[in-house]
Amino acid sequence: LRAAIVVSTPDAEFDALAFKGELSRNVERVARLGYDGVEIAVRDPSRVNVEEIKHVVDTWELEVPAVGTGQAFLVEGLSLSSPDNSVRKRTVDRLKLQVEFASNFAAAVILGLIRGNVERGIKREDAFGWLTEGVRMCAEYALGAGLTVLIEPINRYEVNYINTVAEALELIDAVGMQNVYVLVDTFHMNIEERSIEDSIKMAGKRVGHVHVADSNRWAPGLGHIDFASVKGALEEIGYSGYISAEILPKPDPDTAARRAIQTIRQVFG
Ligand code: LER
Ligand code: MN
Repeated sequence: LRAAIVVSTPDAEFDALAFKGELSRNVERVARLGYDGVEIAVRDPSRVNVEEIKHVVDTWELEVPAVGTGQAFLVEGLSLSSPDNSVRKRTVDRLKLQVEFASNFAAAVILGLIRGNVERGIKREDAFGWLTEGVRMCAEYALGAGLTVLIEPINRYEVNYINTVAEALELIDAVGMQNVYVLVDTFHMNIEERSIEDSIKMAGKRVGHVHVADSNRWAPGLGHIDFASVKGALEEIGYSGYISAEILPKPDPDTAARRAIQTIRQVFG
């Protein structure tokens, strides 16, 4: 399987990124470590230099399997589940910009944190309805660009619903479009799923992308997740996409990134 690692553009920073800031230098480091791809986290695509990013990615002959969007939730409060219609509209508008950005690389667009929370005093079914509508609008826009969108179940300490693969599949069914897939992240799954392997098998062909981090969100191999067993489940469902490391920069960014590719190559081939 191909290996990628998440890096952020200078306008997007969050904790679980081995490489933050200065994109060009980081893309070079990623390429030199032997990764096939680089996953890019962007807060606001209108604030990044797309040509420069394309240039540096091409120079190092890397692919961009996916684009992360969660910063806009953390920094600006954008959310597809907001009871405020104007917030939801701004969120969809931002995600359309993300689709346009992603189309430069034929990358998938991740709907992770930006799905948002069931806010205080709001019923889950109402939030879920707004979310379904918003995801559908993004998916339709992505379909026009020949792209897929990825629903990422995220653990309960970061958002208060769509924490499990089962909930992500419920959402995907409600949206009812063929270009919506699940992004499974081993760090979140270790917290939320009864069995990481069974949930991967339940999602089956709907697994569109994989994030790996160990139980402590350090590089795979530095915690207690059984990655050989995860590999077995992915093999069983015929997954052939990217294994993308989304890890803390610990003990330091270079060691983390080096250890991650080592484990990915060793375990996932
Ligand atoms: C995003 O891919 C993710 O996994 C979240 O935990 C971001 O905070
Ligand atoms: Mn993730």
